[in-house]
Formats: sequence, structure tokens, C-alpha cells
Amino acid sequence: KVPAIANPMAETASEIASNINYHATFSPHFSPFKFEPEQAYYAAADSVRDRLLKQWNDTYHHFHKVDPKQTYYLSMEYLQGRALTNAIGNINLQGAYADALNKLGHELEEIAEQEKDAALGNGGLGRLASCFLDSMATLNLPAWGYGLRYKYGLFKQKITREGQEEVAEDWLEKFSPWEVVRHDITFPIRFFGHVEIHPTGSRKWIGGDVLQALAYDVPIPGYKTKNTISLRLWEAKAGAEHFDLFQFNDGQYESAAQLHSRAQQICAVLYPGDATEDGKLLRLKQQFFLCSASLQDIIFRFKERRQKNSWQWSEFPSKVAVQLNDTHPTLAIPELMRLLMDDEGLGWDEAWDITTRTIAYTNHTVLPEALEKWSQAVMRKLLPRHMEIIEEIDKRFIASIRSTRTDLESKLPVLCILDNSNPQKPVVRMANLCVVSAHTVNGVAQLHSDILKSDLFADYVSIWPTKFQNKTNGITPRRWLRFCSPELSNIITKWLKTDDWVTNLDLLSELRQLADNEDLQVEWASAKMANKQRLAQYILQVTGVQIDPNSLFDIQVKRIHEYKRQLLNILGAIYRYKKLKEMSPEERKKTIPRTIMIGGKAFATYTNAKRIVKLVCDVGAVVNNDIEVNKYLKVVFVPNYNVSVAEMLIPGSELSQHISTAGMEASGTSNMKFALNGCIIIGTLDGANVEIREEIGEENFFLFGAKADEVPRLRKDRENGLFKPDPRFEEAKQFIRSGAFGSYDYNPLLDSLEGNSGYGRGDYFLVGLDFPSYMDAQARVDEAYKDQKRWLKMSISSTAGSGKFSSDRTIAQYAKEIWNIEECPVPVGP
Ligand code: DL6
Repeated sequence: KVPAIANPMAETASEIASNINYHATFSPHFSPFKFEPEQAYYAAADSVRDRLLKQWNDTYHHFHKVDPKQTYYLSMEYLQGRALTNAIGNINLQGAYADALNKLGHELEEIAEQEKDAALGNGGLGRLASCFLDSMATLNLPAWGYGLRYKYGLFKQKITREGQEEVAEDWLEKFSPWEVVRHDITFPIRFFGHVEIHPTGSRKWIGGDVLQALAYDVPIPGYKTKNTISLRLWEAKAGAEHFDLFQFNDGQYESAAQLHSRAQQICAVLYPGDATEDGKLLRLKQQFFLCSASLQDIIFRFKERRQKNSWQWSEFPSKVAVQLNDTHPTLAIPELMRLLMDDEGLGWDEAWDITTRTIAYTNHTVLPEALEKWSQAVMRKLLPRHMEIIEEIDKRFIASIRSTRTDLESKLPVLCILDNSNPQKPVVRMANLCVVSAHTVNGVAQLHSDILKSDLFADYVSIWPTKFQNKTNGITPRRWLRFCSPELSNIITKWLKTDDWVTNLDLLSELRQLADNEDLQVEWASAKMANKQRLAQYILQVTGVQIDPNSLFDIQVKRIHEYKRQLLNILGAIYRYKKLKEMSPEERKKTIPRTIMIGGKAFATYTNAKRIVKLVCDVGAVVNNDIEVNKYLKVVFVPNYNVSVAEMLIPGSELSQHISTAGMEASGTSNMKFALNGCIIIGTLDGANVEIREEIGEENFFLFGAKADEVPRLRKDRENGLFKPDPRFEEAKQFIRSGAFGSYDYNPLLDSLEGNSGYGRGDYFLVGLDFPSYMDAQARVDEAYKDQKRWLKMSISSTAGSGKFSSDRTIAQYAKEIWNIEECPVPVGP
């Protein structure tokens, strides 16, 4: 029977089943005679997408009618993860979809597994952007996300005998049912060329290569609202006129399609290696491509609305807010200036006034190597007009300081945008360009924002005292509790007698007074156990290691970086292993069995990070196969950590490690996800840990380590030979050097923990210094776990104290305190 035409607004299981059936039958991609999990996934996704498109059209139609101020979030990264379960959850049709799929012989969970993660991001910054989109839609805010449609997202991590191997992640291998190509939305993007000066003094950027940016829209549904916003991803194309038929027919295939191949390179991968000059140029091209396409689109929309409403250009900032997610989209600043001056004919002063009232900048790191600096020569070659504009911004900034703040004259070399201190390699300091140009600069946790004000940007604060804000990060409670742990969510809803907490996370605080309640504790423990069992199954499937759900599940998952100190974790595990080996069987029985899971990707060229991955794998291979102790300790490296793996790990966690050197982690957001899921944190006073501990109570947090303001002195002391390593630390290192974990040469990694000074030498990240207090904190963990009633109370209290860390709160603050936008809900009704 040919299924009836699909109804995008279907709500009942049988209507939905009929929609899925319709898509399975008429999909141009698969045979209609097969309905395996893969086809079922695509057909179900198509049916959800129909609904999202309807909502999406209604949303932007409504925005067009109301004409509110809109926010545009520019980010080089989005870590969207899987969309199906999230979308079905947000439109509140889980039950109906599960039943519909059952009718068709499938399980929702099983078909959801078919989806590849959209991993267009690297780590916390990208995942934050995705959480923000979910909150913007849920809060009915008139907003857009802009990014790039990378063909290959972040690499897939394979673990081999050698350690980490990177493989291209082909998330678009078949196609993504979640994107809609918008052939009607394209903009020209120029590279290279030169600046032409007209007799009137006006300037035009001409010549060079001109590519096209083509829009792909990914609908982002809000939770229990009709509002569905767009993540607009740009892809680079070259037109047919750039295909040289003559050359092609002459057998010169490569040169015939040169521009096509250059276009393909732009959106090929996220973070192409930048060790070579070509790599650097490609990254800069990517950044400009995002900024130029997005700003042309924003201006195009403004001009449409301007005509309708007779707005002046000066009203642009009251209709448009642009948020730069870190310095990667900084070129939006000179590009907006260029478009306003060269294309729209505005003068410098008016264009500058508009730009500075439109653009805001979020800083996500204080690590010096992550503060972008671009070669002036490369910039001048690729973007000659932008380089002129940046020079002019810098010149005017310096002049204004000289005329108003003579006291800062000596600081100008560090405050200005162009850094010419190395005449061989003059650079543009992107963070400085952002701070000088943006109306607001924010950090992402209170401690980080304080450090920005007192250290990195201290002198700017004296120039613009009100420019600097804090916006503590947050996570979406939908993906990170409601959908990834339905068991725990149902218990929370039952005890709070409402599911309003999903959009008002502060309501969780009512659990605090119930944390001792025995009935709640029994239910809580059983939900956690179900999640642990599910996780144990997963670990067995991906690593072949059998882990015991009755052991303490201790997890550290995040990008592998020396400042995040996975090395401290594994050295602690090594020491624990050594002590277990030395114990009698009777003594061992008294210990708390532990499963330590570590996961994360190391940047392909970051040698020490890759050594850490290898060390964790080698330790696991020895410990897990040691029949004397493997009942009491397992060490697992979880391969290919990504959003969907996180959704499996976090609900099953009991202890989570957030142990960076104080002052170095801007915020962290997985700490929030773990705490929300009733997991206890062992951590330093760094990033958002500080606020998490304040919210959930110091008795529910295992604190250790040096504090941020002590770190510079401690490094100095070390340089002066004043550091005395703890014998336990020496023992753990020596154990590795003895070859206990194989013949791989770990000396370079261990050497980085020794000596007296320097980044990467002399234990810059203070692993040795914090080791004893870390081990003491771990001993307190074991003690606390022995008393399960106490542990459950801590677990419930962690969830209860997590209300502040909803991205709904963060986004509401951005909307009010930076963007000045208001909600614009699509009216309910047919
Ligand atoms: O703000 C999101 C996220 C923070 O939670 C992390 O602490 C921070 O490291 C990360 N920053 C970046 C920027 N580059 N670097 N390094 O990813 O942002």
C-alpha cells in the first residue's frame, strides 16, 4: 500500500509511523524494499526534519513580522553530536516516536545509534556553542548561529599499539538529513587581489580569487516551544566559469579546475595543521570565509528590513548583535568596516561607531599559545583591504591613548594591535583587535573573568572599566540530563512533582532537603546502577575490557592537554597499582575497587599529549591483565571521545576529575555535566570548579592543589630549587622508568616533570607539586565511598546544586547584559 502524503505536524504514533513509512518508500537514497535500522533512521530523521522545517519557517516568518533585534553567534566550531533523540525530545514526541518505530519493527534507541556525530568542533568551545543554540531556541530568542560546513569534522581517534591514530571522520559519508541546502543564499568571497583607490578617496578591493559561499541550514528546535532557529553553515564553491574546458580537453585536468580545488580545501577539515605557511594561510582563509559570508548575510537581512521600516544605518546596532566566539571570527571586525564603508558608502566614523556598538567578544583562554597572532605579511597578501583597516584602527587607538592617557604610553607596545617587536615577523594580535573594537568582552567563569581583568587585559580595564563582564558557562539540561539519563530524570520529576526543572534548573535545589531521604537514595542508587551497567556494556563493546559495575567509576574525559593534567591522574593510578601489588590479598580486599576511565583526543601534532594517551593505554594493558589486582583496579582508555560517547559516560559516572593547574582552565563545562548527573568532582580551584563547589557545598567536592594566585610564586620557588618532590611522586615516575609498562620511551614525558623551569620543562603544570594533595584527596574519596549513604547524599547534593549551570541562565544573561535582545515566541496555535 502506498503511504499517504506525510503530515509534518503528526503527533500520534500511527500518524508518525505513516510519515516514516512515507519517507522510507520515497527516499531517493535507499531501496523501498529494505527497512533495516539504517533506512529506519533516515526515514525517522526525515519525518522529524519536516516538522522542524515547518516550525523553522513559522519562526523566521514571525521574526520578520515583529522585526526584533537579532543576535548572530559566529563560531568556527559547533559540536552538535547526534540530532535525532535530541530533536524528538525537544518537540516532546519521544513516546510517540518510540511507539511508531515499534509498530515498524524497530527500537528508537537502536536506530538513534545509526547517526554519526556532527563533530564540527574540537572541545569545550564548540560544545558550548551547541548548548547555546539549544538555549537560544528554548528561550525563544531571535538568534542565528553561523559556522562552516566542514566535510570532515574533528578526526576519528583510533587506538593502536602505537597509541592514537587520526582517521578522517566522514560525517557526511552518506548525507545528513538535518541540513537543508539553500541554493538561493550565496555570497561572493574574495581572496588576494589589491585595493584600488578612486579619485574621490574611496577604496575598493578588487581582483584575486572570488569563491561563492553557499548556505546550509540546520534547524535547531527549542524545548517545548514552536521556536526553531537556524545554524547556518557555509560551504565554499567555485562557479562553472572557473572551470577551464579548454585546458581540461587539453589533458590539463588539475589546472583546469584549480579554483574548484582551492574552494574544496576551505571547508575540507576543521583546524588544518598550521605548521606550514600554506596551513596558516588556509586557516586564515577559513576564518575570513566564515566572517565575510555571515556579515554579508546579516547586512542583506538588515537592508531588507531597513527598506520596509525606513531605518537609518545608525540603527544597525539596535537591530543586530554579533557575538564572536573567541578570536577565530575576529575578521568580522574589519569586514564589517569594509562592507559599511566600501560597499555602503559610510564614512570611517559612522562605520566605526556601528561596528563597535554591534560586536562583542568572548575570551575562552589565557593560554599564550592559544591567543591568535597572524603574520601581517600573510594578512596583507590574502586580505589587503582588511590589513589597511586594521592598521587604521590601530593608528587611531594609539592616537587616542596618546591624547587622553599619557600614563599608558609605556604600555602601548603591548596594548596596540600590530606587534612589530620582531621586525622579521610582525604580527596582528587578534585578541587586542577584539578588545579595542568590541563593546563588551567577557570571560567564561568568574575566576577566568577576574584573571582577564587583573592580568591579561588589565591595562585595557583602566581605559574601558565597564567593557569587561563575566558570563559563567552553562550546559543544556535537555541533552545533558533529561535525554541522556531518562532514569535519573524520571526520579527527579517524581520527587519534585514537576518536570519544570528541565527549563528552570534552579528547581533542582529542592532536592537538597531530600538528599538524606532513604527512599530517594534507593531509587537514585538504582538509576545510577542502571547507567553504570549500560556504560560497562559499552566499554566491553569498544575496548574488550570487562569492568565491574560495583567498582567506583572514576572518569576524566576532555581534550588531552598537559594543563588538564591527565598525567597527574595516570600517575595516581600507577601509584595505586603499585601499592595494590605490594599488599597482601587480605589487605586488598579492604580497598575500594576502582575503574579509572580516561578519554579524549590529542591534537595530531601535540607530541606530549599523544605520549599521555599511549601511557594510559599501556598502563591499562598491564593492570587489566594482572590477575592479582584487576578485581580492585582497572584502567581504561575510552577511544574516540565525542558527544555521543559523553552521553553514555557521564550518566554512569560517580567520580570525575577536573584537575587542571589552577588558573589555566578558563571554565570547563564537562564538570557541570558530571555534577548535574550526580557525580562527585575531585578538582582544583580552577575555572568553573570554583563556582560549582560554592553551589553544591564544599563537603560535596574533593578539593586539592595549589590556588591560582599561588601558582606564579610556586613556579618561581621551583626555579630557585626550593621544590622537594614527594616520595610517592618519585616512586610512580620511577616505576614507569623501570619498564613496568613496556618498552616505549617515556623519558621525554617524564623529563617534562623535572628540571627547574620553562614551559614544558621544570614541571610547568605543577604535577609534582600537586601530587601529594591529589593523593590525599583520592584517599578521602575512597573513605567516603565506603559509606554509601554518605556518598548518595553527596551525589544528590551535586545534582541539587547544579541549577546555576544551565545554559538557559547563561544565555538569558548574554541576551540581557550584552545583546540587549528580547524573547520573540511564535504564537501558539495552528
Ligand atoms: O568556554 C568554553 C571552553 C572552556 O570551558 C574551556 O575551559 C576552554 O579551554 C575552552 N577554550 C578553548 C579555546 N582555545 N583554547 N585553548 O577551546 O573554552
